[in-house]
Amino acid sequence: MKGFRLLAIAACAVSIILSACSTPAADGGITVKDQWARPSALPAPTATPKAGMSAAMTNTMSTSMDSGMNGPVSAAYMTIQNGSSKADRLISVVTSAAGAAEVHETYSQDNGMMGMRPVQGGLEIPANGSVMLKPGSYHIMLMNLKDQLKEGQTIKLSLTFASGKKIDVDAPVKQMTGM
Ligand SMILES: [Cu+2]
Repeated sequence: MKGFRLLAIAACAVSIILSACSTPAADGGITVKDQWARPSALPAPTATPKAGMSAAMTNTMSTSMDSGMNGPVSAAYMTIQNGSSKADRLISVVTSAAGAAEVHETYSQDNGMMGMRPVQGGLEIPANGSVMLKPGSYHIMLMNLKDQLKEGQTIKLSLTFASGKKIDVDAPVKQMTGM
């Protein structure tokens, strides 16, 4: 144990020389960096019920719009690195800023438009690999926002992984740059 600690300190010292020792959001093999959230916005207009739709479809549409995507939404992004030799999964995210947070992926719908949906079974972070959550790709959807998110604010996110690891990060709210 003592040897492992010394090794960890030595590894950290080396990484200070190479770049900066990683953020305090490190826990075991998982590290989170470059986290940020975008200012809140109204959700993109959703399709309105059309003539010919069944009552159930119309009902489903209004239900899904009412639960979650109603009102301002935002998204959080980050890079999640896994330094261990075992894959892990991001299975849940909690933030006091939003009533609900989900890990989403974007995909091409049948009509050619981009859609998004929850990642089933959690987002896999491969062994000795990393996953970048970024606009147009994986993201943490923030729904039922308690307040509008504005540039300059910081929100706290608690990430839980399948391994049982929990990582808390502070994500600054800012406009996307260089995307
Ligand atoms: Cu989303």
